[in-house]
Amino acid sequence: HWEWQYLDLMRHIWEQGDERVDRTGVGTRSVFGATIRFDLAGGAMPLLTTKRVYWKTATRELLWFLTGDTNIRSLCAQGVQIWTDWPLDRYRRETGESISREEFSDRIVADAEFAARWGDLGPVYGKQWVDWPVYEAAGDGLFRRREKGIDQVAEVVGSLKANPGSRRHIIEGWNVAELDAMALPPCHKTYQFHVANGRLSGLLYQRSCDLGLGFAFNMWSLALLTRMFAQQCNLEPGEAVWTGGDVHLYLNHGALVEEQLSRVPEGEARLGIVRRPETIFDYRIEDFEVSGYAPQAHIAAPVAV
Ligand code: UFP
Repeated sequence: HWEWQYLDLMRHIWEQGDERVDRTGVGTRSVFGATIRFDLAGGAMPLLTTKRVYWKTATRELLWFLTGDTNIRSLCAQGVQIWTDWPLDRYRRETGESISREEFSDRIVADAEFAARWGDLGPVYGKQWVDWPVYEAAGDGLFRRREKGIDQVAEVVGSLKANPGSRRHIIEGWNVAELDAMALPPCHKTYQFHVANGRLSGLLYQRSCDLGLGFAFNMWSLALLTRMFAQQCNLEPGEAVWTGGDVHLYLNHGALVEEQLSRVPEGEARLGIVRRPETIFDYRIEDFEVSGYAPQAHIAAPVAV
């Protein structure tokens, strides 16, 4: 079962990872450099079975990236709170108000002006993926930001169709000049696609991975994005290849690690895409149907912000 790659990596890091102080102050054990591969043939998807993974939440996030939106408002409106803690933290810091997360999220949804003021994450994934800024000479040594940036997603669809053998099918989130303005510099920073024998594979380079919480989402989204590109380009799904830089377990995830390592992976989820949307930007949550997913119980663990 593919999931042993994940569980083995988890055990290895917990038992032998280097203990380090990290940005969040929680502390981690970590290894540097790891790869997990998954064969997408036949519709199979890398959904962890040793705990329940909320794939719809991850899917809503991915669809939100593709709209280019960087405000949490539409996520909050769908009940997706995975990005809420960053704006919430800032709000509390800057106003001194002790608002609950639920209250904050409700206000973001109810009040467009409030959302515009407090809900934006800066130029994170969505912005870089579909509107990477371009500067043009405006004379006198001045540069002007072009109104429309580069749509890397559309370009990759184009290059996969026009030139499948290319080694340059890349979507990059790491815009060095804009990192300071982002709530969180991209973790899943580089996607590369590869065509061989009519099959499309996707590779993700993730610079930093919270193996206990983040990975399950990141692996799902990589596979989903690969499936969507494959469908748009009339290719069969190939492999999803995940590569992590700093792959870590937070020291307060001991209970999760112990519980998950006591479980045995079983079964395999499959993804059906019920229609073929016009473009890569036209997918909706209802287009995705997962079958055969009978995971073991969800395991909760604290998120390090
Ligand atoms: N993280 C993930 N996956 C993500 C994401 C964040 O694992 O998609 F957005 C984790 C990795 C790390 C933290 O534990 O969030 C980011 O912290 P840093 O920027 O210091 O690496």
